[in-house]
Amino acid sequence: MSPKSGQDAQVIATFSRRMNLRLDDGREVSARIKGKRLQPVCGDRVVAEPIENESDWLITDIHPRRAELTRPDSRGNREVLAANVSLLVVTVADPPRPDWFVVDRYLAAAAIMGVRAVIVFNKADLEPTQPGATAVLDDYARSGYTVLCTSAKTGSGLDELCDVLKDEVGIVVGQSGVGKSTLINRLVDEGVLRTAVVSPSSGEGRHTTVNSVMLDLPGGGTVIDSPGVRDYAPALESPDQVAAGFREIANAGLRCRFANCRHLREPGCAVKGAVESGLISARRYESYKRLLHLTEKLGKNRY
Ligand SMILES: Nc1nc2c(ncn2[C@@H]2O[C@H](COP(=O)(O)OP(=O)(O)OP(=O)(O)O)[C@@H](O)[C@H]2O)c(=O)[nH]1
Ligand SMILES: [Mg+2]
Ligand SMILES: [Zn+2]
Repeated sequence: MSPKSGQDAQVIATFSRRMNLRLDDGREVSARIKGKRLQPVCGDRVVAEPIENESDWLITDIHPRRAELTRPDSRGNREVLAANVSLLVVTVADPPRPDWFVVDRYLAAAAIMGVRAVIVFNKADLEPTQPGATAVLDDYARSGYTVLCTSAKTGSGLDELCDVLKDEVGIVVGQSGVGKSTLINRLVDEGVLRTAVVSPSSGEGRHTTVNSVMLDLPGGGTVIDSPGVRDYAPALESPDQVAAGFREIANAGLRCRFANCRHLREPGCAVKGAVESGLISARRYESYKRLLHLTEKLGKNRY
């Protein structure tokens, strides 16, 4: 048998089934994937080998993942969006009109993945069009989340964002148009981004749709730019996981009469009590219920 020529590498950009890799010796190469069943994503640690007489490499294996950001695909199956991230930077702005349920679901995803999340309210230079954003952000802060207000236009809040990303592998997520790419552009050396986002496909050298791209920050840390979403939900194993995604609900839930309380209509529910007394925001509770019902519905499709 010929000696194994595989090398360890990290996926630093994905273009559908083509990827950019950074080999552990520092070289950056483009790669294809061996077989349909192998589904590497940005952030994955992989094994790759050179293809004879080609500049492309071939990804032959994926190392076990530490954390997976997931969503259900159209059939309710679990789709992995990024791997080995340590921080979710959940970005929101106004405009586009904030969808706080999307924010809640990313926060829930982070908690269930076991990674940290921060909330970034971008476009702080603009006059908000929707009332109430400040109150919602205050609610998050009261629940213990770090909330940063930034402007990719004026640069305000960017030092704080750099600090948060230092020593982390962060992924910037959120609705389309909130300014994820613009923010990241300001954080990285411009030349870095330009080379990283050029698609390796077909030699045209044009910028094409990028699923995700991972970039090193000059001040330390790494950040993944991800495509914006209209809606988002984490792919969960069971509805029982949902409460763990809402930290104030999980905390209050420790005092419910029944250990398996779903915080809907059960007697002696401490969560309902906390909502009624205003300790837990009615909006967050509504968000919890929506994700619970969605997870139940998706579960039914699957089994
Ligand atoms: N005024 C203002 N405009 C901003 C700011 N950040 C981004 N924008 C603008 O918002 C628009 C969308 O920015 P993008 O960075 O493309 O948004 P995105 O979140 O990456 O969007 P997707 O890639 O579609 O998910 C652009 O026109 C930016 O110039 C900001 O802080 N202030
Ligand atoms: Mg973008
Ligand atoms: Zn309860």
